[in-house]
Amino acid sequence: MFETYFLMKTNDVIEYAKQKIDFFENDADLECIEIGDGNLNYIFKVLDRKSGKSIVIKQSSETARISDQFKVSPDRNRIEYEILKIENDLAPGLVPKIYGYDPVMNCFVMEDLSDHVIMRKGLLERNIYPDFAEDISTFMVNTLLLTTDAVMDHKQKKMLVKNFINPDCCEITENLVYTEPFNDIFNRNDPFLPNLDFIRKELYEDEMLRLETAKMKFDFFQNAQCLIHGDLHTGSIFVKEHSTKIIDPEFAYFGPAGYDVGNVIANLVFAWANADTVIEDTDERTRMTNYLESMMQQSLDLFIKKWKALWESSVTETVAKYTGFKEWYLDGILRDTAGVTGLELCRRTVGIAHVKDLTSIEDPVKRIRAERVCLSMAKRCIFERERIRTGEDYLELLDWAARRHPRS
Ligand code: SR1
Ligand code: MG
Repeated sequence: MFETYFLMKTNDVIEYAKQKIDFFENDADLECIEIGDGNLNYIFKVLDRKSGKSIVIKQSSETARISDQFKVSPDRNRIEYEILKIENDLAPGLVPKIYGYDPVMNCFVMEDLSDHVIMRKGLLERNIYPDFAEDISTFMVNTLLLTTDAVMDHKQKKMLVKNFINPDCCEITENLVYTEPFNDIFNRNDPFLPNLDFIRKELYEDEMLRLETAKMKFDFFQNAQCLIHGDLHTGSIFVKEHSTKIIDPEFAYFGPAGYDVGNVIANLVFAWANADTVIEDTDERTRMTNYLESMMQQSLDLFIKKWKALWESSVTETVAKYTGFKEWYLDGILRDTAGVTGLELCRRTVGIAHVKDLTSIEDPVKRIRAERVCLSMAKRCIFERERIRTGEDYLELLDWAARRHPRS
């Protein structure tokens, strides 16, 4: 058994843990549940009822869990495992510990983070995580800056670029993020129908917007700037009150740094749109929206501050030390950040891969409003990406979008 790949069920996983993993005692009393709710993979928690010890096993298949339409090489499992090792070195304590990888079964074993909660869920339950901006800015600065040509030995970087070529996952992003929200070319968008006229007018029929998305798509194709996570939304982050763990880097490749930063901001905007639209009690709504605004602002402003500091202490490339280069380089990342914030806001609203922040809003009038806030802000992020640079800039745009579509 386990000499040839097959997609495991919970009973197989228990057997796999006994035969293949040196973690549990011989007399362990194992139970297994499938806990994944993502779009691609299967995630199993294995618990020894006797000792209370547990691990997580993540297995990938040859298609995406969300739909057989997406053929995705199981090699993404290797990429995820190797990236987690690298991220553990670059940003210690901010990713789960990993225990092993199996290239036959396309699965890897990692720390069980059941004492944490997926951030998107936690935010929808109106919990707050005070350390989030501090942690996510450290994670992004360390993983992004330290893998650029400004810091990393260029030959070593090229070897990593080669090792983390990720064509299937990149193709998903190229289609779902950069193309389909603006033309529905494969007819697989999933817009909320009461918002369809708005979406047609604001996205599908806006030629100037399409042009800007094309420019950004070519940046995603061409800019092997640094090792990005590639899917850094609040569903890829585990949190508890004073802990943040970034998971799921299977979309990682060498791409534009702003892709990660923009994803973080956009997904805080989704949480904000939900909170501002749904919470009836004024004090509670203010508590939550204030928290989310401060996380948006601090995540970006701390990113900028830490980037500048780490640049000074870590840059090795001679020409990157020329006067003005640091500012020019960071400016480009902040431009990409704004553009990607807009793209992510659009694609999660109208595309196939939604976010619960919007889909869980039961009242159609409220969902229409929350979606329009996101889409209106998104367009300005894309069109004004040469100008938007600080946390405050994003808060102003959010305020503008919320006023444009007042709460009912
Ligand atoms: C077919 S995969 C759809 C989405 O799920 C992943 O989490 C990525 O965000 C991808 O775009
Ligand atoms: Mg994922």
